[in-house]
Amino acid sequence: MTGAHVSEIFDPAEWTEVPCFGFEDLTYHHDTSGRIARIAFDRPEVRNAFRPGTVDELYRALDDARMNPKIGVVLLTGNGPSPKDGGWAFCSGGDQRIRGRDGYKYADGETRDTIDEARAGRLHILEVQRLIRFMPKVVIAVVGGWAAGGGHSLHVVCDMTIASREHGKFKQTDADVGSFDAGYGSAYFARQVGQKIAREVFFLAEEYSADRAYEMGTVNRVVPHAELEREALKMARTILTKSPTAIRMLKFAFNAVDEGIVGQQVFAGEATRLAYGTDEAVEGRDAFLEKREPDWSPFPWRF
Ligand code: S0N
Repeated sequence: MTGAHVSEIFDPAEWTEVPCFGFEDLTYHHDTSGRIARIAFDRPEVRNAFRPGTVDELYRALDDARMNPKIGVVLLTGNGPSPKDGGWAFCSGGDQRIRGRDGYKYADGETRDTIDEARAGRLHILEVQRLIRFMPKVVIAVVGGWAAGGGHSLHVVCDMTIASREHGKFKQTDADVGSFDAGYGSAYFARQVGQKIAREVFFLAEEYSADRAYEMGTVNRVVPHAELEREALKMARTILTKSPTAIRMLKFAFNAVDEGIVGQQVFAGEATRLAYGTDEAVEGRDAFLEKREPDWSPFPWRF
């Protein structure tokens, strides 16, 4: 694929397409070092709105990046511009054309009689949000255009956001279309920007710029549009110079305060994993396997 076929600001020299997935609604690349993933919505004609199949593909791509031990950073972005009108988007949320009154999401040609009941009513974008939140890699939202509705919530849940000065635009349209992300999209957003501003963003549903988003504290960096992907790669490469374990523990530490017992579970799992690497834990395991009492004498009660 040439750069123009992916996105106008995509540099094909930096990326290799990940084969085998055959995604329809996304593009999925790894950088030349194989350590950074770029996952991009590829429906620019509808401002990168997601339909159920898009969400399935997004989950698979993110999970592939999660399971790849070389990958440390994921860039989540939207290809563009729209061939229809030149507009740019990160993501405009759920595709409103397929939203049925019965709560089901219909694909092309599907009807109430043909739809697969087991899959039809799922709001599985929330599963994607949880994957982003809990994957031990840094996920950066690279916002080159509209982040609206469920697309706004996706940027909120990412670890960091970098936005285009010219085209990065934000709007929380949920209440305009009778939708509401009452989880991370609103409550965690309020943690980022404060209660008053979060309520304003949802209750007024007005457009705000990348610079305003930076002032609010929900965007980390605002850069010229032409530099967006290059700057995102630079951020990712800086993160890759750090200790993977430190970054992993820090991400889960930042999460823990908002996650209740699940946050504690994730952090505790990491602590257990680290403890398994100590001589003390090895002694406990060996004593069991050798059917003897463990000898804890070499291990002090530290203060
Ligand atoms: C993003 C906005 C602000 C951009 O405005 P702009 O630049 O004036 O462009 P438009 O002319 O409005 O749009 C260009 C073309 O793109 C289509 N389009 C844009 N967004 C969507 C969309 N979300 N769904 C379907 N089509 C979309 C336009 O219709 C237009 O097409 P043409 O050229 O043919 O006229 C502006 O577009 C806007 O406000 N978009 C809607 C944002 C929105 O409300 N999103 C939904 C919010 N809710 C959620 O995301 C919840 C998620 C969810 O529940 C879900 C999950 C999976 C599947 C479905 C759903 C679901 O919603 O039920």
